[in-house]
Amino acid sequence: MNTTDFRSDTITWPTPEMREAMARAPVGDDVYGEDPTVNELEALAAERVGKQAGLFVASGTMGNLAAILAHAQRGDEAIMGLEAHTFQWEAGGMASLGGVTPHPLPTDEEGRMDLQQVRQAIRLDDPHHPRSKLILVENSFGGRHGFPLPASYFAQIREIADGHDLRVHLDGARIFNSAVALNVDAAELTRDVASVTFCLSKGLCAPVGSVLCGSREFVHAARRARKILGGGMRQAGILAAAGLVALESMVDRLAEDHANARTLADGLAGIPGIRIKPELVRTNIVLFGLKPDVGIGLEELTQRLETEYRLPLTGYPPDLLRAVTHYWVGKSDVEALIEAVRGILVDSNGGRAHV
Ligand code: TLP
Repeated sequence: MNTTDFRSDTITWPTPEMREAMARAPVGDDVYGEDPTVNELEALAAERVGKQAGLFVASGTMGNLAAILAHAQRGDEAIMGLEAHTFQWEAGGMASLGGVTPHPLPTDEEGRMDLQQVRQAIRLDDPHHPRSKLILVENSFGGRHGFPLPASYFAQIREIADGHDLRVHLDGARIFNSAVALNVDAAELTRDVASVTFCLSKGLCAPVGSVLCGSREFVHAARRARKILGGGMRQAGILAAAGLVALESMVDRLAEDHANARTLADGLAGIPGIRIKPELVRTNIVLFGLKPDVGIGLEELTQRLETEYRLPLTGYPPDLLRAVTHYWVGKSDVEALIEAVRGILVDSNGGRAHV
């Protein structure tokens, strides 16, 4: 039996077209700015998100951290969602390497911070406090079912930031998922942020890499930050070539992943014992939980899905599971997952469906 991996879209393999492009890619030393394929990717990426320049980085985490280092100094503070990737899943890099204090605020079920709370979080110029410098936003918002936030939210955040001379950086790891789900150009969603990182190696299937985009001046500073982080790569065109294929031919098809995620969410919603809000599933991330008294815990459910059905997914702390759809997961795999969850739940309740 083959494994169908629902743990993340990060597990996606490069497509055959990408492997060919990688083999053919002209390369040079990118630290000297001489890799033509990296240069082409950076220019295309910047154009797609409506910015002046781009910087190819090894990962989304590196892109976000390089942005924070370029925007902020030690002793500065960054406001962000409590559930944001930059706060929860990036090993505290902004604090440990950048000396930047995170100031997390709760988000609503779609991933928005409350605007009044954002205003209140901005510090007075007082020697007791860190200096407010940055607002970090995310789209799609991974911790909230990958919800695609509209441009209007970022315009509101920008207005607050501009009023206090703060910069806004967007963790747009899955910005193209949001753009496709909302049927807008990615550039519309990035118009009101100073900088954006997006990932080539998630739903877009490239094997490695993200691009950090912003003004020319910002990217100049971020290039130095990338060097500090050890991220100056050499003949990286071999990786950038896959990124070019990702941007040129893998964006529009994300709609299929979204349709599969919605099928999964609707199917799970039909299983007694499952806790899910399928209407929040608009891109490729499905978060769901178990109702009390279902006769099985999250850990056992995950383990049985993996060992008995070869359908791995991940736990999402504190009390949810996450299944992510992507290029290497088809509609029949989604149906198999729904039936597997149904079977395990019926089984664990002595053969009866839960109420
Ligand atoms: N997220 C990974 C894990 O780290 C959780 C995943 O499987 O989803 N921003 C967002 C919103 C992300 O989801 C991720 C990766 C990143 C940034 C970091 O990207 P990488 O893994 O390239 O450093």
